[in-house]
Amino acid sequence: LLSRVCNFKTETGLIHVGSMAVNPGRLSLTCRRCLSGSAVDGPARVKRVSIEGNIAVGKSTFARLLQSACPDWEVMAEPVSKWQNIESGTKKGKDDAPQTTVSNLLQMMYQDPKRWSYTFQTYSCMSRLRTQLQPPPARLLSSEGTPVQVYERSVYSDRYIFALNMFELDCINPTEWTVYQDWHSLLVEQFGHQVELEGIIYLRAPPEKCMERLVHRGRSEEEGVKLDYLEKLHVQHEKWLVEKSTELHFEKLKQIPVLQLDASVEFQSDPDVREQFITKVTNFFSAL
Ligand code: UDP
Ligand code: D5M
Ligand code: MG
Repeated sequence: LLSRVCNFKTETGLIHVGSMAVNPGRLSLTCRRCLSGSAVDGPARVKRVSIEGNIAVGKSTFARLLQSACPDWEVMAEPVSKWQNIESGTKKGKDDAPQTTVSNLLQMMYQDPKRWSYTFQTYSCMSRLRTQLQPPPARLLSSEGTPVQVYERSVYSDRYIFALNMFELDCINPTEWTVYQDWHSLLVEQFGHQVELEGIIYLRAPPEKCMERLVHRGRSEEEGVKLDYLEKLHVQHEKWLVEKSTELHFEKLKQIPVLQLDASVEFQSDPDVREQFITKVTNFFSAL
């Protein structure tokens, strides 16, 4: 009995038909598409957690650390290179040959934020949605421990950090903001528990530390990023994840546990700090 059909009513009232993966260790069934455990055999759900934090605080570095720390954890990196290389068009050239152009939407947004912020938000949200909808690898589905899929940022930081900030900075106009919120809510509600998170890890550091790391990293698109911008993003993170004063539109998100880590300490090269982080993360995942 290697596979079965998942055919039960979901919370949204839809009948979901998809293949089921058998977890022999736990004698339970997990639907590969909706990730829900079968009602008869008990839940075997892979937990989903996002890493949130300011630009250059160290999310990717931390994500690599998690990936190498435990085989039960699968890390999905932020698709920055996709935003930097968008192949488009087949406009005919002079010789009638199809032309392909490659554009760097990240650069376009930083160079002309009023023109490109809304476009950037549509693309980044779409790519995050795609990432969050990907099924976990088989290794996680058959794990005996605490399998966790970890994302670098999420569709929620897109809206409650970046898009909101762009709106407050007047780089997204009120009409664009209304349209954005409308489709964002629709998508998140429609995909329901497929895009829900069970926890958030907030890497927290003063904007000055992020600036130092941003300069050290030297990503060319970010050359014009000022401390003031990182300060605004820091305030958005604090409002959402610490003060909890950001107006949220999804019930589950309001209750979500947040693990705060002080990322201002040097964790990349300090094995003791790395170990402390891993211990805190392990305990956090176990309690979700
Ligand atoms: N970095 C560092 N010490 C740390 C963590 C990160 O010097 O403890 C550096 C890292 O090598 C990189 C920069 O900070 O040059 C930004 O890190 P990352 O790309 O991981 O940040 P993200 O933008 O993903 O949060
Ligand atoms: O984030 C990668 C880069 O992409 C960084 O310059 C911030 C930018 N970014 C990421 N998501 C968004 C949204 N939604 N709007 C605007 N800018 C965004 P890093 O923190 O370096 O991993
Ligand atoms: Mg990163």
